[in-house]
Amino acid sequence: MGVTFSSMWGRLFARKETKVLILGLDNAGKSTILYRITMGSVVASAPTVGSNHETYDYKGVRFGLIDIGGQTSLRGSWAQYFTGTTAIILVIDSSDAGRMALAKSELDKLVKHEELSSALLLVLANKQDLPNKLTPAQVSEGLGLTSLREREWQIMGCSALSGEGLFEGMDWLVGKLEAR
Ligand SMILES: Nc1nc2c(ncn2[C@@H]2O[C@H](COP(=O)(O)OP(=O)(O)OP(=O)(O)O)[C@@H](O)[C@H]2O)c(=O)[nH]1
Ligand SMILES: [Mg+2]
Repeated sequence: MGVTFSSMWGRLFARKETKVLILGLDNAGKSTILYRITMGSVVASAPTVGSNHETYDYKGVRFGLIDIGGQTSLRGSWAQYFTGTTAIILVIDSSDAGRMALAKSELDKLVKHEELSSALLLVLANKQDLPNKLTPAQVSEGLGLTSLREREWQIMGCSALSGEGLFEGMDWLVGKLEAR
């Protein structure tokens, strides 16, 4: 307990941010998730043009969370943010089965990118509150997660509106960071 406590504070005071990119198609719920986590509430937001940056201290880790716009015209600029990335949170709209193949093609590009080769991958199957949603297992299948090689990944169902599942995802990240 004492060791955990002091290492927690040691990391906090070191003030080094763990860089996490929040990526995914437009309308997936990235910005809603960012503000649900950091502000604890649902903030109405317009489609993101550019990016939103928030620093967030959680369980001894100082996260630098960067939420980037997911519209088609903006996806080409994601790579500008890749340097020094520790983890990717890939947000999926679980009610958008029609664009799962497109989401998979974006994921395939991410995992091939050299600068992200050691990045942790947390997939959030968002909008689980909607009746017509795919389950996390179905989203996992649609994205082909089980065929990812040499990648530490996890998928969680969540709802940015209720907050359900978001902190389980953050806990997975913290656990993986502690093990590194
Ligand atoms: N029902 C439901 N709606 C959600 C959820 N999360 C986000 N939304 C809604 O989905 C819409 C898009 O959310 P954003 O957070 O702006 O999406 P984004 O991924 O940041 O989109 P871009 O900035 O364009 O890339 C908004 O109307 C949100 O209220 C959720 O968990 N459940
Ligand atoms: Mg946004």
